[in-house]
Amino acid sequence: MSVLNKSFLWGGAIAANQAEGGYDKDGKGLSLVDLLPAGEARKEPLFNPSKALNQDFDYYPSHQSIDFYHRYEEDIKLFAEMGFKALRFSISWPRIFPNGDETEPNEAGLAFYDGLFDTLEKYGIEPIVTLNHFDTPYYLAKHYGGWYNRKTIDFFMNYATVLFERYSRRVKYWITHNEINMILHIPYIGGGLIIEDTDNKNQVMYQAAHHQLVASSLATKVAKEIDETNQIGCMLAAGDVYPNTSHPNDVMAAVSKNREQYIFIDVQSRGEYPNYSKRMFKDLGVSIKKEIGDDEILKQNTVDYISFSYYSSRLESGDDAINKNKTAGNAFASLKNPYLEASNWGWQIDPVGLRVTMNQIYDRYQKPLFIVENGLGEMDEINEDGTIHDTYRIKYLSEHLEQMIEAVKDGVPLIGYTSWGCIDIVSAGSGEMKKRYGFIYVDRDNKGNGSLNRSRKDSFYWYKQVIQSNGENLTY
Ligand code: P53
Repeated sequence: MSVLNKSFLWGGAIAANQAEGGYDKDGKGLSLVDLLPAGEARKEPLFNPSKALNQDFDYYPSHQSIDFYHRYEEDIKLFAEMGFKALRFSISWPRIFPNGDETEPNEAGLAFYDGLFDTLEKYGIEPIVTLNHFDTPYYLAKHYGGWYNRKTIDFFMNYATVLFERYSRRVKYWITHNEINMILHIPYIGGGLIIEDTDNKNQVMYQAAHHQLVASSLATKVAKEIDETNQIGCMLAAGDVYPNTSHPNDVMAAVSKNREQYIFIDVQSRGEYPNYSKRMFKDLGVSIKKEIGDDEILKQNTVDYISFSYYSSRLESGDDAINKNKTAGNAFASLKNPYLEASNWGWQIDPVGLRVTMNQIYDRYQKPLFIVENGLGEMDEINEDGTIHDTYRIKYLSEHLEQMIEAVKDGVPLIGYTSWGCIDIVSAGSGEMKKRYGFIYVDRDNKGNGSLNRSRKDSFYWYKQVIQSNGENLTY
């Protein structure tokens, strides 16, 4: 008897903006990432787009990505070979509404997803669909101010309604916004926000987040009206924040930092802004403009389950001078934890942190959880005989799955596990190809060279065994 139940959804996760390519095919409008370069040059436009978006760059990795747009049949066949029960992917909003403010959808864009759903059905793989994975149409960002503008709620609802009407028969688990809390860290791709130096940054980000929260609740309402069996989830970039030391000020700082991520899930799961938000907003100089009816919408349409990504825990100090030493350049900054090792991109590796995080989230919300991202971004080397020995990745995943199972033993209900970037895709943070998460290697480099051929890594065979044994056999 395995610890996980028989219907546990094993699989992988990708996002349209990092996998599809075909950025201008069949009427697609520009995505936010379509204007971002790779590597060092990406940092400025990612964190500070108003200054850097008008530049021309040599190379835009998202324009072709791994060409999932044309190769998804081959890729899904490989997922099926590993025994995937589920694939989490996102639908590209600008593929369906190229500018975002049209009234009628782009039928050619929908036709692409029809084909994707057909192929998943053929292999018995359940689709887990994210509506907005860092993929608000660029046009809405440029001409309307993205999610800061309340009109974006209506545009999103047009889009969401089209998807619920067309695909409710084929999809049970939906996710409204990917990593809703990342709007505070990467507001450009998180919320289509092009913030000027003169703007009150916090005001813009939290107001935009409010609009996303209302949109998420309205989408939940419409999804249930169309088909009451639809299950709607929120999605958190999770990872418990630990205090830097046992100093009480550090402990309080960790409490506050955790609230920076939980605030949105408190709204989406409990249906209202938490008490602590009043003081938090006051301290930040934020005043959220709500419309009459917003509070009721949030209260009446809470989520069915909590999905989240987990890559690492984080560390916070109560001393501002110490917090200045946080790892620079990473969207989810942290102090160095002396007990943890880090990846080549500085992401600290903490499998027990996954168990901690799962228990914290469940204690807080008492709703089923769904791990929809986890994994190790690393460089891989392909040998002359075509093999790829990614033992470091297998080790990372195996240790995390072990702790995931401990959390289930602790009593946390868990719907499934979809590892991030199950096939190598473009990194969101750095735009690189060489930061790979996949079980499947894609021959493509940071500059866009390579055949795009797919090959199986050692982790491919390992994950197949994990799924086959329903998590009982994690050995390697
Ligand atoms: P990359 C930062 C920190 C935590 C999660 O990230 C993040 C990010 C963005 O860099 O985003 C999620 O590709 C996101 C995915 C992303 C993945 O983590 O920078 O949902 O789109 O690819 C991994 O290594």
